[in-house]
Amino acid sequence: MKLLKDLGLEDFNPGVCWGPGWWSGADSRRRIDSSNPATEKPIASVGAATAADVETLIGASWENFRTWRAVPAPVRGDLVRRLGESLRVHKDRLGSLVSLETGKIKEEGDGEVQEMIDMADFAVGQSRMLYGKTMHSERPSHRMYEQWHPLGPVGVITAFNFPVAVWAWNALIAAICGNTVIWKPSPKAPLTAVAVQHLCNRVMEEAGYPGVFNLLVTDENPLAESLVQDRRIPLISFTGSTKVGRWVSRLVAARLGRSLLELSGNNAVIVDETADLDLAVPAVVFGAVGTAGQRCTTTRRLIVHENCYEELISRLIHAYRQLPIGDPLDRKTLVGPLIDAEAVAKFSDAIATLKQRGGEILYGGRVLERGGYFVEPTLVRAENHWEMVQRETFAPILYLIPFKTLEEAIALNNAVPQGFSSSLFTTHLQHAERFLSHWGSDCGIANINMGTSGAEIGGAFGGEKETGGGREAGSDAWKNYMRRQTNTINWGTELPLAQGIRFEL
Ligand code: UN1
Repeated sequence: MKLLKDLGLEDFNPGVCWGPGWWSGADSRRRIDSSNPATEKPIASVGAATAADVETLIGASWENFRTWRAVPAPVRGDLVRRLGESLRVHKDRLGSLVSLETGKIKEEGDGEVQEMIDMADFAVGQSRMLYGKTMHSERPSHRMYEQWHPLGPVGVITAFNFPVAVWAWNALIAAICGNTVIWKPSPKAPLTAVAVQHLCNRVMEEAGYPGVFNLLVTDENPLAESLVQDRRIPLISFTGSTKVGRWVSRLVAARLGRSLLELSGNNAVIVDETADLDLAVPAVVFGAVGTAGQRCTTTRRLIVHENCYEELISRLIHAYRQLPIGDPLDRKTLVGPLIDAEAVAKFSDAIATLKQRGGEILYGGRVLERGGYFVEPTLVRAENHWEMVQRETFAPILYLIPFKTLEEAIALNNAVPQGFSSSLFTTHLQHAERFLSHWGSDCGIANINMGTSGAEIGGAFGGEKETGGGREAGSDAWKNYMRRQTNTINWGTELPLAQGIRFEL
């Protein structure tokens, strides 16, 4: 606990879940340990929720929704503004906690908190722009328009790799839309969630609106399932693997609820024969090894024109040799550990399978024996259709695949089950436009002369196919968190029917 106090979370209370005005006691409940992936040592433990906690929390979230939905949207926005200010004050400490708990480097831990702050700013503006359209009615003396109403309590299930930013994309927009939020963080990163919940509590209690943001910490599937299946929760936003996403999607669909899915990626960078390699190399390195390859937008496949294939490989090997791997809180480190032993085992299995299949390891491939879950960033000559290349392994493994024509490169980019992020390095205008056109990349994100990861919050974030189809954060993603109502008002003295139908008595 001292460590957390040093991080400025003086009133840190290892509560298990939070509902309006109460932290459930940590008392007799089973504990979930949070440990530092760089050292494998425990940091602290958090009490696990019980089935009774889940029921209380959902009930309370409904009750609070009744009050919150009546608060004018710009006033809701003002509260999110105050939350953003609190995040600004705690950015450094919260960023360190993210690093400590997930192993991402300090720069990225801080970046994640910045992403929350950006999201808060965006949500404040959006709170005055929950626009509906006005239509011209085909009937005389009629007015027709649409408006957007809040949904109810929104379930937000987040992954360990962006333990707080993904919550912010969902929760802050959901809140300005008038919904309450129940957050189920990854059991691999419960401490950052508890810390953020504390910041929320301070701001919301001071303002007189406790219970808008709620927390549910559990590592038990049946409890997560009871949240997902509950009819009082009209929307479940889920970020994680395609495998679990499928399960969530089926359960929510069975009750005709809404789900918002942000699932696995298998993102490619294409480098054509005209590309500026001075841009491509650092972008690919950041995309492939940033967050130790554990982003859903991580670059996993590098599709390179045969003319520059060997040169790019030697430049990448040169860059990989210089990557400082180590303590994520050391400012010089660029590559931290994977999240846990299971992730390391998956990395090792992938490397073994690739070797068996005939993949040539050009760099890396080993687990580092130094304590902590460190692996070497790895470059592999591989073929796109291999089973291992077709799936997302959450580790810093980059597959190198040559091509001859742009058509072939685009076909390779699209020939995976996932459709998250993609990019093309080129100085050829026609290539760039073709890649972005309707018969170019089939992904939710397509970039030119920049990498696949590190999206800004202003755009809609998400992908197609097995990535789940959801869009979160910016643009008009707010519509996911509201229900649309079409209203027609007759201000005349006649009752004309639509389509000119006559129905006279
Ligand atoms: C994720 O990995 O789940 O675009 C989110 C990015 C970050 C978000 C990644 N802004 O890489």
